[in-house]
Amino acid sequence: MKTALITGVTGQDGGYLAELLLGKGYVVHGIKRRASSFNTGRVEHLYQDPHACNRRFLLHYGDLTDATNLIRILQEVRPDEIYNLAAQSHVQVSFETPEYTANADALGTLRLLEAMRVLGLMHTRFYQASTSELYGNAPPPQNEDTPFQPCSPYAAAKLYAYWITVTYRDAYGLHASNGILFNHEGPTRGETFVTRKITRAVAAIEAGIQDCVYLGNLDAKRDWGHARDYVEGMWRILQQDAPGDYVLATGQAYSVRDFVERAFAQIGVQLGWDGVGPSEVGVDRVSGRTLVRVDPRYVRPTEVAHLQGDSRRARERLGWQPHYTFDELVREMVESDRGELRRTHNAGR
Ligand code: NDP
Ligand code: GDR
Repeated sequence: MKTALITGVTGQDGGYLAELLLGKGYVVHGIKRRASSFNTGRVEHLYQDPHACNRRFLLHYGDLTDATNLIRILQEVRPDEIYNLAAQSHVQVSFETPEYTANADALGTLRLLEAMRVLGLMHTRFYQASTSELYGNAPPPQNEDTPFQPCSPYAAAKLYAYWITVTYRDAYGLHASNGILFNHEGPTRGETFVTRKITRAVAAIEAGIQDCVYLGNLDAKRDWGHARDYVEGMWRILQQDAPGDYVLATGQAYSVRDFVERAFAQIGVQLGWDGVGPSEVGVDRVSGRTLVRVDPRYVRPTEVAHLQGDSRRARERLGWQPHYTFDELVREMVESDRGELRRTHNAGR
């Protein structure tokens, strides 16, 4: 039975990955941060009573900014595989908290790798959650040979994490790999990322409890996949005999505008667009109601215009491929948010 340690287990990917590894028979340890209210909603269904015997899902308090606690957890767990998913992962927030983002995302990765080295965990395999944001505005399609051009504090921090992972692999022979993952979403996506913000708004507008949704750059293009497919890719990366760096992407890009149109189409609304720039609005073609407005506060100091990945290496060497289509992803997210709203509404009666 293999043992895995997941940092960021309470996040979107952490929840899906824990589920996948438990299904494969792993013992899964996760690191969660102390919070003033429960933050384990995404792994609630995996929870096991701490008093039960033979538990396969165990949580530890910890933080990537605290080396002492990471060393203790690694010493205690001595995992076969570490998935480093913990991060301040919001690009726009990283402009407001650049130092914290660097501490958690860049130095946090170093702290884990150094803990592996000093504890002599030379057989532990390490996965680093690298990102398509590393490419910035490098022309698409981007693959493992595309030069990085980070253009946010988040991407700059992740650039350090990428290279320190490569450095520990080359210098000390650690089995340390980067997954350069393009955007991946799902019903448990954080509420302030654009896809989930849109699908929640669509459900709330349909229910009559929200008038419209305010967005930033409608023309940004992203290569959106489903998180379930991507955590499978993470696992496959660590099953390789040799460590390496892999892009995971669908190869298709859509704009934020495309995403909004498809999401509204799920509730039978066809959107049309009026105006330009900050005064552009999305209007229900039948009723004439304005449902989408632009708010410059959601536009970033530097924008990444077009990310579209070429994941041939992963497809050939890992046998990985995404299963969900863009339309299936949008449909699942809208349906989930409609269901969630119905449940909370009924519970409030
Ligand atoms: P989330 O934001 O949903 O989850 C991030 C996780 O990290 C949460 O569990 C969060 O805890 C935890 N965390 C944040 N700061 C710290 C810290 N200082 N110490 C310990 N834990 C911390 O991200 P995703 O699940 O979407 O992404 C997972 C990883 O993959 C991230 O590193 C992200 O940058 C990267 N990535 C994501 C992509 C995507 O499209 N989803 C694409 C490419 C890379 P809490 O719940 O308490 O906030
Ligand atoms: P991203 O995801 O920055 O790609 O990072 P996000 O969903 O935040 O933005 C995608 C694109 O949509 C544009 N946008 C808006 N974004 C948000 N959040 N809110 C809005 O109102 C809005 N309007 C337009 C953004 O400008 C951007 O162009 C995600 C994170 O998961 C990172 O951790 C990960 O590394 C990358 O994906 C790959």
